[in-house]
Amino acid sequence: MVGSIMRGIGSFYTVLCDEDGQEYTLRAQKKLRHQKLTPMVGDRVRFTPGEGEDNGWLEEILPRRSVMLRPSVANCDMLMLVVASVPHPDMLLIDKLILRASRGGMTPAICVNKIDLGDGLEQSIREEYAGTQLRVFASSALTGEGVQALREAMRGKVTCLAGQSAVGKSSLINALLGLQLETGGLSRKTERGRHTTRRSEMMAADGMLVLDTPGFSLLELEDGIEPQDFAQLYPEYNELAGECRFQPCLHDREPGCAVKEAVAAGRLSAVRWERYRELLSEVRENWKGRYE
Ligand SMILES: Nc1nc2c(ncn2[C@@H]2O[C@H](COP(=O)(O)OP(=O)(O)O)[C@@H](O)[C@H]2O)c(=O)[nH]1
Ligand SMILES: [Mg+2]
Ligand SMILES: [Zn+2]
Repeated sequence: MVGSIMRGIGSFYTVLCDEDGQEYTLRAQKKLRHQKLTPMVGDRVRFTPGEGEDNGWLEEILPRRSVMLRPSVANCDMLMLVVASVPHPDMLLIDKLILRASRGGMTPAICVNKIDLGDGLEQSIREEYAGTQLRVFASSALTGEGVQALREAMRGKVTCLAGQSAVGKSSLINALLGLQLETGGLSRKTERGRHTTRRSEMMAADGMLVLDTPGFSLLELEDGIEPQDFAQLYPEYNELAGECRFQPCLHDREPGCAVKEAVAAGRLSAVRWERYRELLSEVRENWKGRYE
């Protein structure tokens, strides 16, 4: 039978079967372990169900459409990056996740959650990402505002929600799918880890497959991106690249750079460009040290 891995705990995997819509508990065949193939949430797999109380066996991982590590998920169509005014958004982390999505074969999008708190975050995010082709959604898991628009964008797709802890990823999934996943407040020292999502998990309802992932606050850039390839991951810069004096241009300190001019004129976001330059210097360092 064929199905999708919904979650994995220890060496057991729960698979939702395409044919009968049932969940099966499986262990990975030795040969998968020998091939060093680690099953990921979202993987499409071929399996043999168990008899009675026995677990079944995961036989084969089908080719992956998209892959991302940290959070570790396979076959997602869309990476929905959730931000909120509380906790304070780490936009460098968001930009790194956007790059990771693009390189991993997923369409990135941003959802500004907690709009019931009423502040200017949605507006500033829209301005920062104007020209990037990224869709920006706005929602409140609390009041339900904007949830229907998200649902429409997510129907028929596999969507992974990612972002910092406590932005409301689990709350949004509850609102989207009518579930009751545990959610948590901002972790205080004494209650760190309570009610927070510990591992990635996929849920199916209403024609949507949605992955909840644990929040995290640190993310390394992947090694081995060539600076020029990195620059091309910014669609709003690609549009202007032809007008830069130097070819190719990394849009950093080059004289006559059209991107720098557009930033100075307020046509492109200055804060996103600052983050770009910070990431670019990291990419350059990694690239220089790639043979070490
Ligand atoms: N005001 C407000 N609070 C929210 C909203 N969504 C989530 N929260 C709260 O934010 C906290 C963290 O939510 P949770 O879903 O666990 O965040 P996660 O760590 O990203 O999964 C909880 O106390 C939620 O009740 C929202 O839209 N508005
Ligand atoms: Mg959560
Ligand atoms: Zn340039």
